[in-house]
Amino acid sequence: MASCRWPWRRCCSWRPAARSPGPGSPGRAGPPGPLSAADASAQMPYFNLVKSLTSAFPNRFHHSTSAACCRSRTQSGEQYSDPFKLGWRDLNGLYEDIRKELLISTTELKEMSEYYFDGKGKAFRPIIVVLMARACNIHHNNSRDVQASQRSIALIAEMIHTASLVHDDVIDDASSRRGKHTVNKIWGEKKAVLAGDLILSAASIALARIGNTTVISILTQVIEDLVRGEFLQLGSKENETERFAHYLEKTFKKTASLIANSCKAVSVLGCPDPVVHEIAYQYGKNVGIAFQLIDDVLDFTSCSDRMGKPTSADLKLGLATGPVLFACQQFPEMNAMIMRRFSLPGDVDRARQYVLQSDGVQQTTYLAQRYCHEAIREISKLRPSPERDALIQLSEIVLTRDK
Ligand code: GRG
Repeated sequence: MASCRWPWRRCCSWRPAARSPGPGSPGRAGPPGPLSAADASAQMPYFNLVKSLTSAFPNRFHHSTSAACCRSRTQSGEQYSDPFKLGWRDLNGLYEDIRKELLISTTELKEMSEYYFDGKGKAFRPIIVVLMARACNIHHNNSRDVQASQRSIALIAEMIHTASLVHDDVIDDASSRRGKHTVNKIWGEKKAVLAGDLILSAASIALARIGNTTVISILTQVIEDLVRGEFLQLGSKENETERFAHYLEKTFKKTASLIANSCKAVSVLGCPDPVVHEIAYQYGKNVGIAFQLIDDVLDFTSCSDRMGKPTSADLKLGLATGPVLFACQQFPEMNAMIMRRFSLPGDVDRARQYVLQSDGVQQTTYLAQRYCHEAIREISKLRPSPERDALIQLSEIVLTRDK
């Protein structure tokens, strides 16, 4: 067992991650106190966060079969239904409203850009956004309403997400998503790139219409992060520790930044207190990272029918995600495969077998649980409300989801 190779596994005291002092700065979410040599060499913020999240478990990550560690008692005392129902109260007509934003005269371009706004996605991001908006508004002045501008952020988040899916499918040459053919397979790559651009431009127009420059800069940061995250995914690191930091940075940029910054944007619109903005951001960041870690687990454990897209897709794309990186600690012979991005015949199948024989899936799930725990710790700082409790419940759903 190679558990000693990663410095944070040897540390012995649990300390919660420190507050990030700057707005929009996930980079400073490391543990408090003086930096050790290992800390100093690992400037990557996400790496520091993982260290702080996992340092209580010196040898192996423990894991439970359920998400019990994140199951929180609700404190608002008010009755509420499940988080999705609560969120949908503010999202009626979400897809119709998005289609109105995509006012395009050309029939084909219209058909392509509306293709994914068919109600088949989970709408996970808009749900979090409206729940966060209400939780912040209630925290600030007990206001029960979602502002029109806050609801617009939910639409914009879903549009940015969808544009990135369309582009991602071109880059990956993907054939299916959400149980149907991808835009690139139906209309071809060139048109798919343009459809993604068009959705992104419609999102930008809707963002500009809100007219708040702080919110505009928060959400444009997401677009930069998405592109940088995708770029990070194209590269690999030889050193094992760097590899994990690289993976977590990619995870933040590709998935968590959108959720973190959308949460922050609605908090800015609803409440002037920077402390609340940071809580919203940290909640979104931690839930977002957990969401992607579970996505990476599902690529090994779920079936393609359930996912609506092929599984083992990451290995086929040459990507070493959490389960592989953990498995490689137990089976160092995987190193060579990771470095050549599973490009030799038989690599994908062999790597998959190694992962399934290792505890990579459990370790990644456990890591996701720790991020959810951190998200709950953050959101619990807000005044109790049904929406705050729904956000706590959502973090649990992230861990237990199977698609
Ligand atoms: C055009 C803004 C833009 C970016 C270009 C291609 C690219 C840079 C970024 C790709 C980002 C990406 C697609 C990340 C994957 C995130 C992820 C886990 C998607 C799956 O989300 P779900 O499960 O999907 O919520 P549904 O289908 O439910 O919406």
